[in-house]
Amino acid sequence: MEEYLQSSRRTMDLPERAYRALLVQSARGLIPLVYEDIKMTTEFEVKGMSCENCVGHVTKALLGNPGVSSALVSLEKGRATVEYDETSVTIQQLAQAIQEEGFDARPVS
Ligand SMILES: [Cu+2]
Repeated sequence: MEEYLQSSRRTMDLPERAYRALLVQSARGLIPLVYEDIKMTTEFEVKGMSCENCVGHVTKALLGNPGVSSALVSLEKGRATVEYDETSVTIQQLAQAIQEEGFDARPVS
């Protein structure tokens, strides 16, 4: 382990996937040790939900998109928090999935 003089977390943007690599300095230069996917989190304001059935429809619609790893929908707050891989699905596609269920949705910045 003597050769690992320094390590740093770096974000690498590749055409195919975005991921973070833990790079370690070895005698041969920087080498990647661990890769992790970067998950994006976006919160949407969802209007028109009136009961738990609505919450179920929105949740299911969001989880039906590729790259979505979690969807947390709050009836009380009128919000949906979505965790996803931004190389698989866009914010617009997520909003559209909610809209197709009959609800107004817009990302909260
Ligand atoms: Cu409902």
